[in-house]
Amino acid sequence: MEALSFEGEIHCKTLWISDVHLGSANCKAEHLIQLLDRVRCERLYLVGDIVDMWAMSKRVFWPESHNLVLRKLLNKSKAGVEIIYIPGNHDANFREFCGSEFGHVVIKRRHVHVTPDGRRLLVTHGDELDHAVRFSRINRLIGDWAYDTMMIVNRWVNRIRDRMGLPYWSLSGWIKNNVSQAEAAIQAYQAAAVNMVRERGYDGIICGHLHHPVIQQYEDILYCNDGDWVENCTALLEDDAGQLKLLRGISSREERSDVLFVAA
Ligand SMILES: [Mn+2]
Repeated sequence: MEALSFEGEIHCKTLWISDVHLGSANCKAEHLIQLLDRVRCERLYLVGDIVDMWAMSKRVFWPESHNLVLRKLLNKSKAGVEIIYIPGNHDANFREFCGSEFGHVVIKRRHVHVTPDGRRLLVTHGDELDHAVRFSRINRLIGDWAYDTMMIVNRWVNRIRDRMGLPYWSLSGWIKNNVSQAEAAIQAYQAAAVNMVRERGYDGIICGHLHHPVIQQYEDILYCNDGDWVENCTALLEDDAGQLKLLRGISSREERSDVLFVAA
């Protein structure tokens, strides 16, 4: 894993982020702000669940850092970065604006991204693939109530670990990687994604939704998931040579601001 320095700019052609969940207490806005401050890109895809309308319908949580994320995105747009916003299921309210354009921000249901070597990749949030996974299973992965409860427990565990000087530990990461049912659900989801884009004649898919960052080649089809900013703090980027990479923001201690971005 190649680590980037704490300082300086991160240059790329294209950046994909999704599942930020602004408006939810689980959103790691400070980490995302650090990425947005450092990254210089020509095009930025917001691949859904940027604002969590579901969480806000229960309880409004909107600290200044969440405003700052929106402001930084708008500043990029004003500076000429082309932003393509693809609403997800948690911000589905914005889907009615699909086809509209606000300054440099285009709102679309999905988009075909063409890489420098000519591969056509479908960019979509990915909730349309939920049917491939039994509801109870997907619910266990990304479901509302169970997930929220798990994240509260996780926050407390990590607050204690932080006081003890121990590094951040991801409960849902552990569960997702150790529970075979969850693994099976992820595999079923990825297989459905691959089948869908193969049938439609694309070379691959870039999605979010699952909060499971990965770049994986399935024979002729490339599957990329850009992860999330609730837990993994990951972004997908296309470097100047046209290569796709995952970037992960890690912090040894949750409260500390020295987030290091590594190519994962
Ligand atoms: Mn989603």
